[in-house]
Amino acid sequence: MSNILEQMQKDLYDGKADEVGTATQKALDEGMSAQEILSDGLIGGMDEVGKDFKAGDLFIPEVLMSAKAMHAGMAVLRPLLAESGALSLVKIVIGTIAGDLHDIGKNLVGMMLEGAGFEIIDLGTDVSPEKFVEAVRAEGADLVGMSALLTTTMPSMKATIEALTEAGLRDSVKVIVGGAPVTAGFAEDIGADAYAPDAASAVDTARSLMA
Ligand code: B1M
Repeated sequence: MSNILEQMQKDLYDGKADEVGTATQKALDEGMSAQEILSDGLIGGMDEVGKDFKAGDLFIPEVLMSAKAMHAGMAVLRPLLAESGALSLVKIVIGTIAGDLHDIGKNLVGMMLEGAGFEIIDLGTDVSPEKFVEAVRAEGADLVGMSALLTTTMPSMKATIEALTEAGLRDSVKVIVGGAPVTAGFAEDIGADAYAPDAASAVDTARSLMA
């Protein structure tokens, strides 16, 4: 790997947003393709962040700093990637389910997925089954990610899956669920395709579902 991409990965890991933004522009000026910088620089760096977060060697504030640095690089690359059609390989609609306003975990999951190269449509919090359905249809999403932090509103996950089925969309999207009270058993019971316990696992799960 070139020195500039190696340094970019280190700066991203250390959450140095300005350095990552500048290095991204420099790599483009030196003739590297936007796709190469995305895969080998930004995604490579976020993969390391994901691994260490999963292993408990990095904590939420550090991951958020890395995600911010990744965003600085993406701000430079996004127009070029969009132009070349390379950006929107897999679209993921994410949101916190109806009745639930917790969004810290959901945002972390969205940022890690974006860092892994997925296109994220974030519907925010308190997202009704109808809103999920509308977004999946309008965006032609490949995957739906639902987050829940309250046991009282967890049934909204099931209602959303049922709404996707009723709208005839269930066969065209995979569904991942997560959040503190959610378990693999609950995911199976409601007919989700997968459960992910944390943001780094959500990336691994999305990758394997889309493989
Ligand atoms: Co609330 N809250 N809260 N809260 N809150 C909890 C969740 C609670 C456990 C606190 C407690 O009682 N010990 C409790 C829920 C009890 C239950 O139902 N079992 C609770 C309650 C009761 C409430 C209110 C009802 C309080 C009240 O008003 N009486 C109220 C509800 C409001 C509503 O949503 N309608 C409420 C409000 C709030 C605040 C607004 C004050 C604030 C939220 C701010 C915000 O999100 N913008 C808040 C907070 C901060 C918490 C705690 C303290 C922290 C949650 C958090 O952000 N954790 C929480 C107690 C706790 O967890 N210690 C608590 C950090 C975050 C990174 O973790 O979201 O679990 P988490 O995400 C993880 C994984 O779960 C996973 O990845 C992340 C890590 O990598 N993950 C996914 C999450 N989503 C995923 C999706 C995936 C895959 C993985 O795939 C798509």
